[in-house]
Amino acid sequence: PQVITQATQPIAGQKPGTSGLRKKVKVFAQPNYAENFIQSVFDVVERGDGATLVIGGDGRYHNRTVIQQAIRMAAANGYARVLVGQGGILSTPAASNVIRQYGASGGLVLSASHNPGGPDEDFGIKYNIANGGPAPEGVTEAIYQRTTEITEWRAVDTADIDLDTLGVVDVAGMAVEVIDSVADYAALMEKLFDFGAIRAAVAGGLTMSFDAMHAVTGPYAHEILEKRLGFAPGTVRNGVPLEDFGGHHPDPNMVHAHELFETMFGADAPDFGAASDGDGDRNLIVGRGIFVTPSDSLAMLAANAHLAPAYAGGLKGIARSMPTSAAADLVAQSLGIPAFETPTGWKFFGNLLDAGMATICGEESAGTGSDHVREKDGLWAVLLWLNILAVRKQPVAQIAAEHWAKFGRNYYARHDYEGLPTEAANALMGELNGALATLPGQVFEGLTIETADNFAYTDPVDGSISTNQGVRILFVGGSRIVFRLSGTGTEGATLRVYLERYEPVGGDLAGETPVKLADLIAAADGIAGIARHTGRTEPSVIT
Ligand code: VG1
Ligand code: CO
Repeated sequence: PQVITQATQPIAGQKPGTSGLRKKVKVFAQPNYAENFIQSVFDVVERGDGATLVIGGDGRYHNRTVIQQAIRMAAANGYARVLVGQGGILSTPAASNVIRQYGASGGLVLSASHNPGGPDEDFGIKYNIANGGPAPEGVTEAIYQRTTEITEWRAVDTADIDLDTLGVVDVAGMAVEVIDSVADYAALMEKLFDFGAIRAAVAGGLTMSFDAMHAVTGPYAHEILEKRLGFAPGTVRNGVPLEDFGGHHPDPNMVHAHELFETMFGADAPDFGAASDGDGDRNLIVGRGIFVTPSDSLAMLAANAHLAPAYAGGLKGIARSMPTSAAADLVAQSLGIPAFETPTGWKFFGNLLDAGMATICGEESAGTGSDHVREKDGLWAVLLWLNILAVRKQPVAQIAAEHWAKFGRNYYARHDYEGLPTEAANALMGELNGALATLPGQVFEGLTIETADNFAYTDPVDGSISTNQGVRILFVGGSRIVFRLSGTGTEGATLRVYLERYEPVGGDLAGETPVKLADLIAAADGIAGIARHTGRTEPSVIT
């Protein structure tokens, strides 16, 4: 078949954010929009002759359309082989695993993660490099530069392939292999964790509830939790991936996964509750009657990881994103291993994992993972928790209480102000940045500011520098507020305010988070003028 060369022009705004290019479906569906971006990727990324490309997405609306076109473009751009998940489905961690396992040069992950899906909602494309992880900033910047000068894109003139039947088909001389979306990932999980111990615990009465939120983890959770581990049928709810996620936000938090919360705080709550997001890289952990904040979950997983076979030899280091609480640092300290603080977004963990400097990484936004892949991994976190529960044979609440008794407790919450006018959000951050030098010494709600800065990160492996990663206000005594703007939204701006108070061993470890953070919440408004700039007196979402 013929290679078609299509003339095009640069389209403004194709700069990848925290995690790829995310826009409304209506934007992506415009002529040349997806093609310009994909061609820009193919033009700049490293790939030898005979390279393999992995393609998979979270199953949202527009997924199949873009996959078919990406296959035609890959064939015209010299790829020898494409591996695509059956039905176009690969969770983000599963895609990362496939890239690594089959030695691909990279992959296209089609997802807007926790953002809603459907004709009027969001879509996204992210490029992952050969280590299986999100392209680092140098690569995303090169892709973006290419989108500003692109003049043509190429595709072969072939029909859509059958994405639903496993096997290999030829597309203009390129082999396209439709692979089982779940098999390789499930096999990897069996290697990392003691499935026998978890199965025995389940047989002994351990119960759980998992909410797949009609997103990508449904098939993975059915296979692993119900089939392989023996949890009762019905343990996985909302397990069928839908193009619009059933009209919901596939965002595992107290607001969007409220059914799970009701179950876990209700009369007949199972032992353990969890949920995942649109593309399967996030996890929400709820014990019977207790919500485990993602920052605490990271710390507790790190402290207990040695109970799972893959981590029995210990951890090399723990990395967390800057806004994530310092709970994990305390674990690293007690284990005598390094703790790293990176900017928001999984791409910053890749070098630390590749260099063997960190084994476990996490973000306050419900992302946790390890060196088994190069993405955060929702089901991995759930399985590590299950492995720990199976070995310790204690309720989640007791594991948490013992953890805090040993390390102290980092009370933590994130307040999001969504859908703000971009100018108002920029004005707030601008004013805050302008005030950094004068903030130390000032007192808000009885809290004295010790230091104030805008976080910059120098990658310890390649020396690359990332600036302007969020404003940090540190108070005397160790409490902290962080302000930053989201880089994943598709409408207006979202201000994220991250609040943290450390309560040492022997202190009030069983308090209510909103009470423990009340003075910090008031101080945040005093320092940044949230109400003054945005007119908002309450956040849209608290996580
Ligand atoms: C958010 C989270 C960040 C996460 C990113 C991608 O970014 O805060 O921790 O890595 O989403 O996660 P931002 O820029 O909106 O704060 V996912 O599950 O959307 O790929
Ligand atoms: Co996600």
